[in-house]
Amino acid sequence: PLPRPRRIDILGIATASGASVRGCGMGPEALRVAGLVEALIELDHAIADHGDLRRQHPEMSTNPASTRLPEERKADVLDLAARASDAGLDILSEGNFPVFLGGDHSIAIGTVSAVARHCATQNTPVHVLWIDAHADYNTPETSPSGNLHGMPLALLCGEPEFDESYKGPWLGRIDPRNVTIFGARSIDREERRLVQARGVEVIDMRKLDQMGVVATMQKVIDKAKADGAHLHVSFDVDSIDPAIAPGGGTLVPGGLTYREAHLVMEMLHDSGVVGSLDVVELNPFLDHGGKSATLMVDLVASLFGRSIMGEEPGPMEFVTDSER
Ligand code: 4U7
Ligand code: MN
Ligand code: MN
Ligand code: MN
Repeated sequence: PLPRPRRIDILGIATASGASVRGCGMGPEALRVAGLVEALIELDHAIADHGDLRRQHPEMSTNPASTRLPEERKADVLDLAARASDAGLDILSEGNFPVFLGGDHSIAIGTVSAVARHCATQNTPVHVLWIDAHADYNTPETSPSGNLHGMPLALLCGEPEFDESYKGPWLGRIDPRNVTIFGARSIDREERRLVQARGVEVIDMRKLDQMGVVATMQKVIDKAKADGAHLHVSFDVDSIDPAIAPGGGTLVPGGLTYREAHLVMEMLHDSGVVGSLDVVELNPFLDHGGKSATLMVDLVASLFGRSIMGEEPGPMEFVTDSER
């Protein structure tokens, strides 16, 4: 099959309804201010920016997320997920590469659902690479916080504790055995039992320290290639060490270094298996002068072909799902 470049379509989902700390709703705009579009244009990609989805009742956003009713926040999350799923499906149907900007990590309920719906029409399996300090595999029963940004993977993987009220084109759309969590260092007790029982691959920081990025990432890439899969990358800013990425609401020490994170992105670029991306949990209010936003933009640029020695990075080489 012939590799070919694709257009990159940016869609912001400006929300913090899945989190208890406010501010990551400003994430999409901060990523634009940090030069996301310019960085991708510089790499010769064609860009379409679709702007941001946001909650239906913006007057309520003056309430601190923590004092808003959980039911109201849940309704926001699921409403945005439905809209993100449809918008993402449109982007993918046109053969373009969606880059979803969060927003807290609950947006992945919609974005991954878009990918799953699209890939179902192409008979392509979906693999998910979840780059995160956390596993985001809690259920309403196991969650210590009740925040939906800690639950998207469990919902997507069809954990039975999500009842009727969570139904939508996301429930059970992902096979947990095709999920890799990368960079984890904070997993809740019950959550750990679930990921182990379901066969989710967890490359935690301990494993990364011992085996390094190259060996661990190569496994993820080889598995996706062997399966002819579409690899969706869901990139949480808190995967990066808080010393270089302070702009997150749920920071955990001991994260990815600057070069580890870039190497992940460089390897993903070269693999050609990535078909969609989330950039989530950036909180510009907690960031230090745009430091984390700028780092995230540079990492996205590495994923789309920026390299140290490459004279002409050129467009990322992709194979469309129908050509696999
Ligand atoms: B993020 C947590 F309890 N596990 O469920 C929870 F520690 O999207 C944190 O990865 C979840 O930032 C963090 O609330 C969600 C907590
Ligand atoms: Mn997360
Ligand atoms: Mn996280
Ligand atoms: Mn977080």
